[in-house]
Amino acid sequence: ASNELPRHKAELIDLCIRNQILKFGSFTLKSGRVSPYFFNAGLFNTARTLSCLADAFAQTLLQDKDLPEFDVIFGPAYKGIPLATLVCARLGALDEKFLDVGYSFNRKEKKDHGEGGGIVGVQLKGKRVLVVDDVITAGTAMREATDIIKAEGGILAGIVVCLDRQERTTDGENSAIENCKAEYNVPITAIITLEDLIVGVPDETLKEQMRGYGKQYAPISKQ
Ligand code: OMP
Repeated sequence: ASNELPRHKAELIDLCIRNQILKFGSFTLKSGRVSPYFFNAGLFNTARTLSCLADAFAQTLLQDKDLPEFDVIFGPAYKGIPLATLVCARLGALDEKFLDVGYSFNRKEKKDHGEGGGIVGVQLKGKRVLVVDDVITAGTAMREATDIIKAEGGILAGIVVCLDRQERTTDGENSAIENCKAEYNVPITAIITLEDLIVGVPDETLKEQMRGYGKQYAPISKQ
């Protein structure tokens, strides 16, 4: 990837291309949009790829001047689950002040036997919660996550995702991230954005396709 990007971004983009975590072609997204690229965080499935991802999350969070205080890292099921565990463990290893931070995730299906409850890991009631997730496109997944935190009595402290696709919501003019910022008034960060991908991907044709797609679904203010 290009050296115009900070090292942790460039290294992550290179790794994603090498491991086909970032793929090119024609993909129908959850929103129904057809995208020339797709980011599959489920393919961070080896020690090598997870370790690079943990570095990138830690760099992003520790360099963030707006990093909020948080008690729990919440990863929405399913793809957020390994991410929350990974980030929790890595932050604790890097700085003692994170050693008592917990992690948790939601169950997708109801459980009425055993310990019951919809949350596995640290319970969210009264806790300041940092959400960690894979991708934000139109913001539907993020809304589900914040609804769970609210229903569990947690206090949303911030959001960090691997990739911000920088698209507008399906029913509005603003980007999903802008909407979340306005609605929740908490810091939201991404390790990489579509703009970073366009810089970091070496192939000119792919860059052009991503630029075109990005323009088509950009927030109205950026068109
Ligand atoms: P929104 O709910 O529209 O923000 O889409 C985010 C979700 O879409 C992610 O949590 C993924 O499940 C999925 N997704 C990807 O994993 N990678 C992509 O590049 C794009 C999507 C997507 O469908 O928009």
